[in-house]
Amino acid sequence: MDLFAEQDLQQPARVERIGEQALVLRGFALPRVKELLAALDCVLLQSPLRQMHTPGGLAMSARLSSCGDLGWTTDRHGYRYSPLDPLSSRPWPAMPEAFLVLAEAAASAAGFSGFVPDACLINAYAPGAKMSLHQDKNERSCTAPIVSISLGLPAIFQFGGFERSDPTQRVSLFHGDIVVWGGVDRLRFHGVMPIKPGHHSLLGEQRINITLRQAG
Ligand code: MD3
Ligand code: FE
Repeated sequence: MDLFAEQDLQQPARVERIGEQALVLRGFALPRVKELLAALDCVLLQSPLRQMHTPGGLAMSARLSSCGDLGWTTDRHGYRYSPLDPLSSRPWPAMPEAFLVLAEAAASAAGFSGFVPDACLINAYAPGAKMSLHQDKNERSCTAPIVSISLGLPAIFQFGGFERSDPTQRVSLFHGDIVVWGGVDRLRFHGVMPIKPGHHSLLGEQRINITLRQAG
């Protein structure tokens, strides 16, 4: 019997509010990590993590992939959602049921009912990789929240304002944490500080972030 898994399932989520409509659900994904990682492996066999370039030609330090009806890509033509993986010219892998179920539960717990994401972006960070301050503006629906699942090495997340130069608060995100961003907080600038070297027992020397979105 897996007593620890049972114990996790009974832990109430520790909720931290970091914005008017932005909540960190500490450890919310922990009871489902095994299923998430199995589903993730399956997705990444079909659409592997790869380096992408910004429209300005800079290589992103995180490696990316996607699943679901729409995947996020960037190249010299710009940022966009596309139904096809540019590596294979085939549809992105199907959104795993485990992602959908967990994202809906997290969105509900944060007060957003009926969340049905059609896009899932996967970011993999090796030590030193980061994500510069940016806004997520490519999603058609701005009323749906974004649900993000952190796995592996911890990160220091930067949560800013509506101008790039606004002050940022720093929030540590750990393996199993889920963040739900909605409403007034959806267009805030945000980023990830360079990941510190370390080893995670399940993920090794990396951090994986899975974001679920309603993009179409
Ligand atoms: C706050 N990813 O993929 S996830 C991204 O940890 C992205 O990989 C980061 O920013 C990561 O676009 C942060 C959390 C996140 C996602 C979307 C947001 C925070 C957000 C949209 C608005 C405000
Ligand atoms: Fe973002």
